[in-house]
Amino acid sequence: MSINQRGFDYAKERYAALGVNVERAMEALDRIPISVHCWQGDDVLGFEGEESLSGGIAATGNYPGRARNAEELRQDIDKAFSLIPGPKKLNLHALYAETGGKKVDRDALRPEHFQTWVAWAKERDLGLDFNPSFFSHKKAEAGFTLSSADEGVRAFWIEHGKRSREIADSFVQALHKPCVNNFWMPDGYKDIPADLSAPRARMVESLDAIFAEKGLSPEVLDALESKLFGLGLESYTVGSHELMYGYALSRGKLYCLDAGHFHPLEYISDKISACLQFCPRLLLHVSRGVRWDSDHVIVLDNELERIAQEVVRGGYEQRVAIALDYFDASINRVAAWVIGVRNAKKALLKALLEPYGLLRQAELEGDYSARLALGEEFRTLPFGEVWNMYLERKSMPAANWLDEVKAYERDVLFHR
Ligand code: RNT
Ligand code: ZN
Repeated sequence: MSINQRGFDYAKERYAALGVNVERAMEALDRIPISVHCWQGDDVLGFEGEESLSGGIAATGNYPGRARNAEELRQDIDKAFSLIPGPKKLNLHALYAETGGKKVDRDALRPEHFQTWVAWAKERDLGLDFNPSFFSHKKAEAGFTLSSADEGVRAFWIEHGKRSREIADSFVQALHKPCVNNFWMPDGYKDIPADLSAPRARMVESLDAIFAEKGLSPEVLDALESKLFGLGLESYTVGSHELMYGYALSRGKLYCLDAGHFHPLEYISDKISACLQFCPRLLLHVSRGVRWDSDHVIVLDNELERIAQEVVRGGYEQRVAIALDYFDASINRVAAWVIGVRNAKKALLKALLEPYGLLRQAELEGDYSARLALGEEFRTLPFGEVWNMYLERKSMPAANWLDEVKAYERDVLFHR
């Protein structure tokens, strides 16, 4: 009998004793797709020829092997996906259009510029998500896009927003899977603003103009992402939590909670159940801020576990779309994907294996000692053994997956 099998049989028994069926947990894990961000592969640079990133975000480090074009990026994603079990989607940004060497500005992007991505996704039976890109562009340099006081600038970005929805719609038509189309605008001021209101009013008006376009598939799921502050935009962010949440709520859109976009002691795990009392659906940007919104690779830490618990305990799997949003240029980028996506899945599996009923029962009985004691016991249940069996059944390597990435690094990445 294999080590995996022995470990798994033991885990199965331990969980069964607590009323948890491990097979059902693994089946449930297979119904939760993770949307993997393409931008980890090239430090959010895209294919427009930009060499630097703007909008108040930053990827630091210069580990060799960055994907320099779409071919390389797809090759790297394929490598990463070959080491990540279970359902996935690919999350694209408008920056990743393929225009055949022609300059096509953001307001002129069309579905045809994503045709190779669509063909790639179709071959792999993957869904695609999308993001209009309101940064790293001349017309965003002044710090404002949809909320700009300059009418021409605003019109340009409104058109970009409209085109992004057309592209998202084309993904749905071609792939027959929903497409989350996420709007994040970095708009804001470095220093103390005089008028906090007018940019917000303009932002709302611009978004309304974008969403006025009807006739799209209902599977195009527009989302609005809020943020506390960006680098160089420390004093004021137009798309704050209140603005974006209010907008999403009043317009029937998804609200996007990014784990790095709140005060350091505010956790999105606490916000999920609150928002879902009013907002039909949420998008999560699972990320890890270290001291600021640094977008570190997600690790299996307390907050990641709590985010997964909230989704699972609440039975919110259908109402919460899970996407990852981090970018680290200081380590192997393929490894960064594998580590982060596997961690998201591990957290979900652990949540699915949790004997939640026992915790809730203790709570309802007012027995908070038992709630705390049980919760702490459950942390060390042998979920790793179930994870290993899950990997084995998907014919994926367990801990030694890194050997494959190292070989890929040697054979491919270091030759770039
Ligand atoms: C920035 C936002 C946004 C971006 C990506 C690239 O703070 O989190 O989601 O990270 O769209
Ligand atoms: Zn984000």
